[in-house]
Amino acid sequence: MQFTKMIATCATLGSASLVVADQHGKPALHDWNQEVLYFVIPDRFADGLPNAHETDPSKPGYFHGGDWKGLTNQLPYLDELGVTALWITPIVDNIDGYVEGAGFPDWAYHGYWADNFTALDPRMGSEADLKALVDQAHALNMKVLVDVVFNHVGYGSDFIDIHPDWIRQNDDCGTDDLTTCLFGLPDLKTERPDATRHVLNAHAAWVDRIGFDGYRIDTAKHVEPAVLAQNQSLVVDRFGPHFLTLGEVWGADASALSKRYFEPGLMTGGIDFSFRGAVGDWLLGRSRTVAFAQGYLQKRHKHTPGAVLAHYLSGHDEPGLLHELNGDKTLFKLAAGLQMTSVGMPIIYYGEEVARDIGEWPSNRSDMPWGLADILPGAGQPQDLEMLDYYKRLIAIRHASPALSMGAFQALSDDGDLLIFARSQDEETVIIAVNRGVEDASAAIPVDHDAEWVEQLGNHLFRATGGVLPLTVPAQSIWILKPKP
Ligand SMILES: [Ca+2]
Repeated sequence: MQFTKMIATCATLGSASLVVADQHGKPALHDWNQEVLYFVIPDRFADGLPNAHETDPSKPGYFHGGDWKGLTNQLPYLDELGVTALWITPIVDNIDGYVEGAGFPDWAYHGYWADNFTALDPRMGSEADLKALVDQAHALNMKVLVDVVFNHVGYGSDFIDIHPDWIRQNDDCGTDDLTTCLFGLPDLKTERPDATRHVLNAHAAWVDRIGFDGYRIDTAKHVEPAVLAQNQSLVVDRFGPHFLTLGEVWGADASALSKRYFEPGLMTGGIDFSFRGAVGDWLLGRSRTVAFAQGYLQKRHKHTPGAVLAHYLSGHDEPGLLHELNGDKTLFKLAAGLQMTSVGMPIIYYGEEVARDIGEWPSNRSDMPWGLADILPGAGQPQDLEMLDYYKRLIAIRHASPALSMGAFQALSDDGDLLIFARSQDEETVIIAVNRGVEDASAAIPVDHDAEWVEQLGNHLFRATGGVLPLTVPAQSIWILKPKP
């Protein structure tokens, strides 16, 4: 099935954007915007090495026992969901102890508090376990992004004693983005070439050994653009042009990323921090449909051509959108539908697909719910299997139509509560209709030629006559329509 999908993709892309094989010998990488990325904190996902280290899932800041092997065991689940790329939190050795600033003991279960960039965190498994994760993902045609931190090390890290000249902390911390000690973390002096070289080379060495397909670059706005450029040049030389560098520029949208990060060639992708809020505001009636369609969705298409824009509904630093929608799953399904029909690479935060309760921090990092399956630490925690089925159908629809990942946007109707837009590329057009209101809503859509249209989620047929496709969309529903072949 994956193979068929790639052939179809190649046919529509044309040869210009294809590379036959990269230096790892993996199959051709098509445009990253066509991937569906799944973001995992391995400690909170699945335990594959019971009793490997001390754990306590009842404590929000402690290790819960998930690891790379447990994640590897669940790759078939992710493959069945339709995921084609994974993002895992940092792999390097993290500090042993905990901090108390949060009001509870908080440990480095997430990997963002490095102790040593040249060793792996033994609590997540061995190098063989990590290699097996990436190899088995590749066998399923799934790519893997590793999270890398250039900006800081962990609280009280051994790194500070080994390289005291490379660290800024306490009274030395600055007040601008580059020299601030974010959350009080010891800031790496990335203005120093020796410090930067050490960190960039250490991360790249893991790509050499493990075979990752790209980076998710943590705290990218807190390091010098020159450092990002240096990294970009390093990874392109070493791993090829398709190696993704997906930056976390906190708060940035398509426009900010394009102006400050994509055009100068600092990174090839960025996380779009605006999508979750814009979608939530529209669904809750806080913004007008015309503004959401033409002032927001359409403008996202103006990002730098070829750059990868990654949009999410939930993440590890914010409450999930389902939570922001007051738990309203009907509205959340509209949000997921908009995410899967919008330009860019959608990010699913683990468990979102089964309606995990992704609340305020730290509950946004709760365990993956596994329902009846005997998978620790989230065994017995409820899964919404209807939501899971909905996600599978949405993702399959996205994979079947490259126009949804990369095609042009055209608003077709944006009055009242009903939004209708088209995504088109080459010969393919997909029409998306979303009614956020509590009453049915209608519109007559002009179409090029009379044809039957098939609604992809419910398999209903609609006929256009006289150059018009009449649609009456039920309250709080989404339709995705394609011409009948
Ligand atoms: Ca910094």
